[in-house]
Amino acid sequence: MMSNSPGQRMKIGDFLLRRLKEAGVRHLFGVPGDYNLELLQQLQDTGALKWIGTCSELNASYAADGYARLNGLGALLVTNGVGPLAAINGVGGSYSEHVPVICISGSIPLRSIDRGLGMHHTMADGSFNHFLEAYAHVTAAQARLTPRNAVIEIDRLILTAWREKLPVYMELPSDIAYLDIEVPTDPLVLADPQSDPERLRSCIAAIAERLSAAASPAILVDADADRFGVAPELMKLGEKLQAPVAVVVAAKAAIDETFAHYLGVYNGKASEPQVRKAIEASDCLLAVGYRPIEVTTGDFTASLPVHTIHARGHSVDIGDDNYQAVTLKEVLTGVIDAVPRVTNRARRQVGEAVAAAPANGDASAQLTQAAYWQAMQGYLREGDVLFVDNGTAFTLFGLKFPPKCTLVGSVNWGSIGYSVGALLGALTAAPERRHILFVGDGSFQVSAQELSTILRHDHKPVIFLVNNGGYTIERGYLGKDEAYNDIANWSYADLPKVFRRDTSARSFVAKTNGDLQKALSASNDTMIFVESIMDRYDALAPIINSGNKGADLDYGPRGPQCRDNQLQPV
Ligand SMILES: Cc1ncc(C[n+]2csc(CCOP(=O)(O)OP(=O)(O)O)c2C)c(N)n1
Ligand SMILES: [Mg+2]
Repeated sequence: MMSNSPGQRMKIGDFLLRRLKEAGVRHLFGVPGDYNLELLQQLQDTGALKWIGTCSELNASYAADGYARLNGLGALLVTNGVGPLAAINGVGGSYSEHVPVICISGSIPLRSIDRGLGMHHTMADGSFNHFLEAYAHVTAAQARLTPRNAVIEIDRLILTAWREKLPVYMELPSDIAYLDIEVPTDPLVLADPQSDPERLRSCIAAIAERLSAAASPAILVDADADRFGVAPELMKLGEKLQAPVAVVVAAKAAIDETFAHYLGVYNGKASEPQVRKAIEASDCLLAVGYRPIEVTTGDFTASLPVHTIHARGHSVDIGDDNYQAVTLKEVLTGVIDAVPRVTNRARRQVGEAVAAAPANGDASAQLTQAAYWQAMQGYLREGDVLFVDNGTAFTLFGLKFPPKCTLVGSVNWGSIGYSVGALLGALTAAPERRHILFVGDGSFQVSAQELSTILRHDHKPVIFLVNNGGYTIERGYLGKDEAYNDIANWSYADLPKVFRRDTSARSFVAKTNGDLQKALSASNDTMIFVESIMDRYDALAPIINSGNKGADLDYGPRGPQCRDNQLQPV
């Protein structure tokens, strides 16, 4: 890429947009500002990308993340200081969740830095590096572009994001976007560096030998399997070895749940017994991208076999050996070829899925969480993109997904409101799929304005919002009846009309089973917005239990949760 190929002259801004496009980024999210308008003008004049203006930079960062989940790479454009700091929570989430997002800040002119001129959107303290330094903590690479480094840095940052599956941060000073520099004519090629041949060979041989000799091999998948795009390889391997494949909750839906060797969700002691046994008693477990936290390990009760092989994006641990310069896809492809096909392994018993039944009970009965989620199980269909925010919406993790579904969530980072911005991004990346959002009233209130952008672009998602008067999941931690867990009671179902006067969205308010059934039978040719009214104490036992346990961990034995101030399972 930075080859000796003949160059051409191009404006720095145009070159940046060209590189983004070559990397597969077709849309840019963000908010205009004086320090980035010049790049927006270049975008407008060249038509290189489509601009999707958002209501806030935080939502832009969520949208770029949601876009990257489906597209492989996403980008946002913000304006100096105020923009990057508004977006940093979302970019931090991309870092935590391993999502490649390019955050571009149109920044103060190089002229001002050279001359030490104080400018607006800065701390007015003579330092111009605050935001680069802040982003050093939440990105894999950062740079301020100059006419000298632009070609190298633009390519380095885009490639780093894509290869590491992590966000990067770039400052484009506003007075250089229109300057001509010499740039390569060759397109940017997104590719991993080739593995070291000897390391790759030895690594494949070591894994294949162990898996072939094992009586009960198994595979455990975390989110990186999705980010590095190796789910098909893992299923092939599971099939060839007749080995069960389990996921941790952060990787729910990464493996097709209708796959014959799909085992279920492994979550330590909280797992189904057959899942726990297959993973913990495996004599050769291959774990992919495993990053344990309390939520994915049944509160640290996970216990992987001592000799677990840990494969990551670019390295593998096998016993005492650590293999560097090996890429996950090449490793897995090699292992699939190297292991013999197994045809006679005793089939493991796979847990029964929740029955796909319609909401039960009397049509006039008040809607409960139990009936709601049973109805949702029946509503899901092949190929859906599902979004889950924090809260009782986590009940979605307990449903069985039809084939080819994608789940967009944020299990590690868990910032409320993420799902609404991510929905905009994913709709932009893959408008042909059906997108379904599961969100609580509290989470929705954080990023509700972005519903207007979704309506503005004529998207047709299904939005299931639970109105339970506040932060129910938090009541299971602390403050069952405290006012700090209450929120204002919006007229949610009216919002499509508020955000777009001529909307064709179908809005429903469901108070009973019958109301919900009516909403579920609406066709998907326009946005469907379903506000379901539920009791503020209503949550399924696993949700409440996780809050109760979380409180013990968070506050310790002398914490305030001991004062009978906690929602408890009934
Ligand atoms: C940015 C951010 N602030 C605060 C929290 C803490 N938090 C986690 S869940 C939650 C409440 C969610 O309430 P809601 O969306 O209404 O869900 P439900 O009532 O169904 O549990 C809050 C405030 C968070 N996760 N992220
Ligand atoms: Mg709520």
